[in-house]
Amino acid sequence: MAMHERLRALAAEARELWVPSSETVERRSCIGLDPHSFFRDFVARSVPVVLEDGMDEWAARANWTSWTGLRSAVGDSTRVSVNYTPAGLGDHVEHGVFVKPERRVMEFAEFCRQLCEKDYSAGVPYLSEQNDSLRLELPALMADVIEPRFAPAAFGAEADAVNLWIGDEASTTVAHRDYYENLYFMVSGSKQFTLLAPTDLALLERKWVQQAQYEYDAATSEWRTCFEPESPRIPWITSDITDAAALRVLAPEAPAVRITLRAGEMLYLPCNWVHAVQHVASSAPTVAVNYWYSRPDYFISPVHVLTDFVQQLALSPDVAPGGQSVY
Ligand SMILES: O=C(O)CCC(=O)C(=O)O
Repeated sequence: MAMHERLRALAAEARELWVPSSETVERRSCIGLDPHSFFRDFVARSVPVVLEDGMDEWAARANWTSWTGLRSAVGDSTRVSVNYTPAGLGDHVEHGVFVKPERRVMEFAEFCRQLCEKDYSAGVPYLSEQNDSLRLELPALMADVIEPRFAPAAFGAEADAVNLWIGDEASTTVAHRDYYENLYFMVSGSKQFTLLAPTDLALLERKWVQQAQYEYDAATSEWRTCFEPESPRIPWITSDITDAAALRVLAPEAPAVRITLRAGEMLYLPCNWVHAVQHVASSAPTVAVNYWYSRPDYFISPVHVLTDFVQQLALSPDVAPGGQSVY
């Protein structure tokens, strides 16, 4: 059996023994959730879970759910970093090149105006810097959020980053995976998460691609793609995992797990799970905060060793879908 076929068989088996479906993904209350149970039931097994009742004490749940409240919490003249793209696709592969959004720094009031008026004339704005943006750019807002008590003990680490996400349905985060354990909190509005297990990676189309960055030329109203010849090529998933019909053809043994995350809910997304994220349209702001944790080596369980191995195999040329080279 060719390596690709073996990985397909592994993905199917993993689904029987380990990976939940959209219907069986667990929802659990945070009330009384201790670090040991969270670690045992989800972190050690690398299984996503939606946690409820965990944000009841967050001032953000009262203060950030209207445009007026959000603007008064952040401050109209506070400067924030915003990512812009021509069509709302964040980091993604276009014409065989990995393109990153253009980062602009602006007053928060102007960012809110563009979102409220749907003014995308100079690109689609998404406040989505993943550089510890909440702690670094808006430290005063940290008083409105509370890290769950069970998290640092369960992950064996303090959070590496606390990120803020504000956008609307014009923006989409395409399929990718992160090396972080992710606690994703929906403060206002809803988002649709589409997830695939790490063992499904080999079933998806992947490419090693050159990196580039969008640049908008205000004088001509045109977008340019500026190549970064110094940056290394990176592996990136090019399948659209939100397209259920296409996924059924590509990876029949891997139906995606779909979760609608609503205001007040948090998602534990284990590292290496493939995910794509879409906004659910709303007149209220769509705001989320996520905590990223790097797992220390002594927290690695056999399931992590297995999934790391599958990731390495999936990125080697001889296991590309259909036997074609991904390079
Ligand atoms: O909310 C989003 O648009 C993307 C979130 C995400 O990819 C992440 O938290 O890793």
